[in-house]
Amino acid sequence: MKMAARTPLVIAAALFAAAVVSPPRAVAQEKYAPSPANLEARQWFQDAKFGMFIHWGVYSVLGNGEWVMETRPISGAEYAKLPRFFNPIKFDPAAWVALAKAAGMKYITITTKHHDGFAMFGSRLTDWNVVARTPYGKDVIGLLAAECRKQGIKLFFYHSQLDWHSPDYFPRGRTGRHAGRPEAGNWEAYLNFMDGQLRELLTNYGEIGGVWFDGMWDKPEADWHLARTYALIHQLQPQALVGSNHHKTPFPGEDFQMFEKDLPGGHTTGFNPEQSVSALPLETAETMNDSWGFNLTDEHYKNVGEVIRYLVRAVGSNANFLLNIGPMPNGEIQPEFVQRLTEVGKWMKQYGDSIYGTRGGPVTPGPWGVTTQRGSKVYVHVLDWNQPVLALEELPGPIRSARMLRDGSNVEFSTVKGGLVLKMPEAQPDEVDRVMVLELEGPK
Ligand code: FHN
Repeated sequence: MKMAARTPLVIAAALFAAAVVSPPRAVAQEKYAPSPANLEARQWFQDAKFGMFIHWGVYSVLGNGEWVMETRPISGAEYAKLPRFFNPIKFDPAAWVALAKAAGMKYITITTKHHDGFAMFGSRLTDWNVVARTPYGKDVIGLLAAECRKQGIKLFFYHSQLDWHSPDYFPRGRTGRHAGRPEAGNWEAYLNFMDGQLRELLTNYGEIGGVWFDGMWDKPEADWHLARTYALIHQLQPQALVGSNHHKTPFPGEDFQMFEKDLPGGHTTGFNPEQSVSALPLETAETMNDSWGFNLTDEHYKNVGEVIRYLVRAVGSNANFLLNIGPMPNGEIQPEFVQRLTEVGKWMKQYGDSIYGTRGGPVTPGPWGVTTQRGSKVYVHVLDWNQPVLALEELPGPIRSARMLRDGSNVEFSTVKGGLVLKMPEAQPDEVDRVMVLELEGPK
């Protein structure tokens, strides 16, 4: 693996760790009561379980991730040359959406604007956008939105509140200090601009799944006018789910909670030392290699088994899994990603019953694996266990039957005081997850 010593992840984790000590000044949408459409969308979201995260912007041209402006570093004037090289003639939104569907994904979350401030849509509020500044000249978000509608998959908009381009993003936060912007700016004007772009996104691209905010951590003490922004979204599209990757416990007005490179409650990255798990729908995002945006030299790919395991562990922790790809500057998705997504899709075809529409199961996740549950069915996902029997804590009701999901064969089990013992069938070659279906007595 070739990676710079200080990767964006390391930098971001350090920034977050510093950021979390200060209490948020953000007053969110305190009196928010989600609409019936929003509550319905939350259910849908929790049932959907698996989504595709797409980081794509002019930074992909440099093949060094979406933080390249900051890590290299590149001034604003130099970075402004980059859009001229963005001409993704191989961008085929139909193929992207088809790939997501083939992988078993039910929604796509794409970067409408990342920290470089560059709009991947035809914004009328600035010409710092894909239509005005690139030889490609087409509205990427519009093309993808149309295709998602056509193929029946929901589209969510990632939107960076942090902006390394706008002079009005002032006072500066912890990042974006090499851009060469004047030491003056109007924060209120920036917030108005951000809300204006959100209005465009929520007005011009049909019904969307939701907005995935990122970047508040750059200026944790600032007044972000969250109440106004969240109310605007809920008013324009009541069903749209609002979530923010601020790495704190959700603020009022948010409809789902996300975790980055961590399962809910995990604290392995340093992003979220004080983040607790809320009762909102949950989602965890992860990369396929070590990069979000396209990275030419990052070959640290997770293998198919690792991706499936992460998906299963997320779902067993009651969360969705948002798996990232960073398309290449020509618009193609690199073969390493396509191959893995296709393989995951085959697994989902066979084992999707134990994933879609489930919630985290009754057994505490452990190194051995996790459980998921839908109605009277408890799915036991055995991920890392090579012993002949597996002992689990007691289930909420007596067990009517136990079968392997792969072929319906019986699984021997016995109940003991306070628990359950399953006789483990042999793992088949390359079987990443031995899934058992336990049918509980009671209403089906
Ligand atoms: O800084 C970003 C990063 O580039 C990427 O977009 C991830 C995705 O979760 N979020 C931020 C870091 O928390």
